[in-house]
Amino acid sequence: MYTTELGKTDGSLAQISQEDPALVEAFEARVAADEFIEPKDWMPEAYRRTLVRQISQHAHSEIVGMLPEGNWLTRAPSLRRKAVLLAKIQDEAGHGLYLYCAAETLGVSRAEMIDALHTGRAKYSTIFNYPTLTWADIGAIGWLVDGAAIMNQVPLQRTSYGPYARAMVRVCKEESFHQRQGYEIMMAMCAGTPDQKAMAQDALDRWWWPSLMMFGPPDDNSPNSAQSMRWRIKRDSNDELRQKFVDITKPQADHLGLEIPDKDLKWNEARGHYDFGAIDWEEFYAVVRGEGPVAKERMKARREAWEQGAWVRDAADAHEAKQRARASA
Ligand code: BYC
Repeated sequence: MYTTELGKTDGSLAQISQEDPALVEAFEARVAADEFIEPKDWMPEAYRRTLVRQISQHAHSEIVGMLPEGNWLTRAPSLRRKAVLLAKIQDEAGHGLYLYCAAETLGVSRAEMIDALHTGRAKYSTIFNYPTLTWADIGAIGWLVDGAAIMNQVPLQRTSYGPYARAMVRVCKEESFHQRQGYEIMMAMCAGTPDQKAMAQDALDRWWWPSLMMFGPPDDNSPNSAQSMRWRIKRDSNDELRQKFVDITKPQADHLGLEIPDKDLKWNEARGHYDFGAIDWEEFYAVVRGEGPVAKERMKARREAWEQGAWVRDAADAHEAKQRARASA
């Protein structure tokens, strides 16, 4: 999601070679035995940095991910839809908080992580740089974006770093509810008027390819994958998860009576999977570089929220200082 200074893994091999080989060997044996690594355990510096990079960008994605959906809170078509959407967006805030806490256990502060996001050193998932134009987009996000997120996050419940794995357990339960609420919106729209069904198809047309990009670059062009798989931070490759997502989602689209916008999508009996068309990787890298359709708007909203919330953080600090003074008096 981003080239983050916090998580730079450049020189990681050089760093490892300077580390005590006995410690490295013991660490690798624990990982290979599927033991969790905990915050106070010794770990290679490159492992720590990789985790800070991935967990902090994951946290930023959850928080920035609140914005496209927040856009529809005041225009939800009924009170029920509004209450459900509000609950979902609040869940995303919670996910961001668990993840920032997990990253903090690796010795990086919340302020450093937020600063990296706001100064463009750390970015967030490409998917949140696309606009939500109609109510059907809220259905498509739940169905496709949360669906893709679950596919990626279920294996992360077994990632090698304990605090990250445990955070993922609750996140996955909530994402599963999010996926269903999105699919239910799509079902309602597809069973509605022809105009409503057309809106659902239009949303699928716009969100399909960006959802496939969420899984990251193809395996043969994924610089972090080999090491992350060896350290069992990642359990499945980008392409494996993308394929699983396509295989599960195509029958769901059929059930809705919607057409996935890919003329090359077809069942391959020999492989036992769907084949699908070429992803526009130039678009993906442009969005990663911060050139997504609403990238500037997203970062402006985050910076303003941070600045406008300063008084809340100051008040919390003042309250804590008062409590501490009272306790020591
Ligand atoms: N967007 O070597 P690779 C949610 C970057 S929130 C932007 O394969 P890695 C939700 C990648 O960072 C879901 N950048 O990397 C919230 C790397 O650059 P750096 C968020 C991307 O880390 C609210 C470079 O490309 N989920 O679901 O091994 C409402 C090369 O890639 C993206 C997570 O964060 C992208 N899509 O694998 C609704 C899951 N893909 O950092 C829903 C946790 C790749 O070296 N993260 N890049 O400069 C992961 O599982 C992994 O980090 C990834 C990438 C699979 C995403």
